[in-house]
Amino acid sequence: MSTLSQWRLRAAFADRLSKMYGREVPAYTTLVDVSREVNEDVLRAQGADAERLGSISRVTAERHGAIRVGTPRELQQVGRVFAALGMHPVGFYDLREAATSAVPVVSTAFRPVEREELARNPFRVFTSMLTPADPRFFDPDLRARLEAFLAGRELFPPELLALADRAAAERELPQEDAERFLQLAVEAFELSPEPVDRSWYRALERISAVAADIGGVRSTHINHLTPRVLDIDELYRRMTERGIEMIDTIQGPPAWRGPDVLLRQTSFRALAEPRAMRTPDGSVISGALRVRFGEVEARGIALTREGRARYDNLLGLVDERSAQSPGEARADIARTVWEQHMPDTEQELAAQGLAYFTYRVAADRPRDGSPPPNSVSELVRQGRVRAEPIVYEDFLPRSAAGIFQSNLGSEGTRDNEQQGAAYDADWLSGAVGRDVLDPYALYEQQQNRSLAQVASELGHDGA
Ligand code: OOG
Ligand code: NI
Repeated sequence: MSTLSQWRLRAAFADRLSKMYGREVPAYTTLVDVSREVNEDVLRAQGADAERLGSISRVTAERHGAIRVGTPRELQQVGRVFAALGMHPVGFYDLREAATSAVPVVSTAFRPVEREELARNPFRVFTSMLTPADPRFFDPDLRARLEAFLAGRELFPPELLALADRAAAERELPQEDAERFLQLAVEAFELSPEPVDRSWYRALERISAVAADIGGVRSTHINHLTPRVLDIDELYRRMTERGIEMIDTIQGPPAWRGPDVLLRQTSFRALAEPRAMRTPDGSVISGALRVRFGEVEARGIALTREGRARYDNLLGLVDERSAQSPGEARADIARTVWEQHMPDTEQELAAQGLAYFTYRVAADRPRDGSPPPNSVSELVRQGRVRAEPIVYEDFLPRSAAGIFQSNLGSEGTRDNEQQGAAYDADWLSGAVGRDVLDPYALYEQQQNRSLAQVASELGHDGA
């Protein structure tokens, strides 16, 4: 009997989720179609250069999802579902700390970590967990009601979890079990038709629309799915031309003359979806909620800690200058700041240790018997070694906070007189029951492996 390996399960899950979400939120399908068109145009215009940060087949299938759960137990369970798909928790994001748009969640991203697995299918899910214990958001009474409500619901049926554990242990599932697993897994993220208790939902909404979306209902659902596009500025124009209302900005680095780095994202506004509501007298009426949307992203080169520190500084600088000249477009200010402070070639990013690359010896390298120089950048300059950028596979907390907030009706409330509850990466590891991996360590490992290989091959040249 045939079996499905983990990566095929992951690819099939991403694909089915995408079809399901397309049925639920038709504007998402438009976004996927326009992304595909833009990608085809970029490929036609740029040829092989368009594939420098991932093959076109990878990019075309590439999606990230966002989901939100309520408790450590639910997080641990969803972690089991993702483990079945070869996806591991990477990175810790604290969205409670955002200055302008705090959201009562802490998050991680489940994703493949090995280079080959990423190349096969890089599906990732930004996963947020509500923080009822944070007194800046929830008073003791609301916290108690919320925790009781969450304790009484079941997001993932035992049959799904049992199949997930088997897939994780055996790294594959027989065809029939795979089918059942995929069906249950997709179902777990569908929007439930069950009526929403209106007064409970509204009570949470006063704190945060995200709190209501998570803790106001008895099931979870995919919040958005995000295709990857090779030219996000062009995509933004085309979506706007089609009359789809996008949020005001593209989050992340500006459009500029240098290489794409990290992540640029934008989205269309959350749409009103019909949802049945139960009113206090027990009757069910038809209502509408606005929480789900479509997002699109362009991915660039992964930055090192130093590169990231530079990025964060530049963000601060752009904020300052924007505050000083409110008449000027933020995107123009950002471009100027970047052109002043960020190296505008891959070579310089590498030479200054700001971005991650893999290195390989050039097949057509000069072999004149001279000893190789000590520095990698010198080897690259001499054409003995080639550098290829490592694509950024993770998220940006400020963009994430912006994405959360720009799609919510109200700002919500945070009481800054209170001390926040402590949640950090270690705490999250404990909650998921797996190590939350450090993204920098993963990129560095990949870079170092390639360097070790280069050293050994060039060693042979000299011999
Ligand atoms: C997650 C928001 C973060 C991203 O792409 O930065 C995110 C959410 O809205 O649940 O998806
Ligand atoms: Ni997203």
